[in-house]
Amino acid sequence: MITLGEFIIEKQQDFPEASGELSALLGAIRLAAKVVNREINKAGIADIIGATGVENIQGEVQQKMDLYANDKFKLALEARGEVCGIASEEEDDYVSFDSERGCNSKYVVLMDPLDGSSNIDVNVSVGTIFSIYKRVSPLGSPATLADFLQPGDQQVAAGYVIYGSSTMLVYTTGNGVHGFTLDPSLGVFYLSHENMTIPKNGVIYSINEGNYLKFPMGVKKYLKYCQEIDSATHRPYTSRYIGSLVSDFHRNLLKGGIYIYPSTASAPQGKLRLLYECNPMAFLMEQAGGLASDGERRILTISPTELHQRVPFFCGSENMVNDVQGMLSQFKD
Ligand code: P6P
Repeated sequence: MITLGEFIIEKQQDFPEASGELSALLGAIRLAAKVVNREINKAGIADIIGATGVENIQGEVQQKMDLYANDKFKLALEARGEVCGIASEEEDDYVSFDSERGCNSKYVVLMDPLDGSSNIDVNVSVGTIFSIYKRVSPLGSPATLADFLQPGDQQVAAGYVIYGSSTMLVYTTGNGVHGFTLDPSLGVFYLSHENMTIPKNGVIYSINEGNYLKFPMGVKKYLKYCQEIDSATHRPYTSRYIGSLVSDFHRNLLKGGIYIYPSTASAPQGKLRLLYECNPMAFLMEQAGGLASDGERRILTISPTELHQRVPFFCGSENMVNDVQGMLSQFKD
């Protein structure tokens, strides 16, 4: 049984210039994940379920756990001292750590501290998503917006924590995708899924079909394709949608499948945020042998223009993403 800490150090030679900073950074994320996990597991008896009554910049009502998770990850990252700043779904703007130590740190972290948090009140899995870049602004100065507006193919690491029937931390530094399961009795993450890869084909599709009438024609055509009866191609597929990106992504990564949050008539850019949801999940998916696009472009090649920008998101098994992209190009609205 190898622990997350041992594994990071063992793999550090894959990342020679990290000289321990990236390992320490991942260690801060590991610590915060354990703290958040503890609170989530007693949400029903602690005063941390429900909404705060405050809206974030997305116009979404913040859940108490959103703010709790945001604060714990921000504290852990600032305290560990490898990060000059963070951006978060729960922060209107980026947060620069302007201490001397912060200004001399090499990395920035972007995160969705608690994705799918409205599920907590009904005891459904939720997750944390994180994305790590080397800063582009000079050492010795505060972080700048440019440090956060980098295309996804510049990420040095990305991952998620899934607070599910078990708590797992899944990450990549560009050398495969590796999953670690928390032993809550010891507070230790142990390697449980080395070199996770997604099947090229899948029979699971994840999408909120309640929005069907507002979908682009190509998405409507793909959904009907998924529902046709054809034993040779194992159709009809199975529809599985949890309302928690991390949970749907994790299941599809293990079993094969596709997650789709397309543009709709009411949300032309879709719902998911490029920087701290789509980019990290796209990095993981490509490292696992899958694809991630906005329906036309690789997610990782998109040049960001603002912190909270949204993009349509098609992510999963290679053949399924290619199928839906084919229908999007064939059936233009
Ligand atoms: P809808 C959660 O808010 C989230 O960002 C993802 O985790 C989830 O897949 C999606 O939005 C759910 O959105 O519009 O289907 O409720």
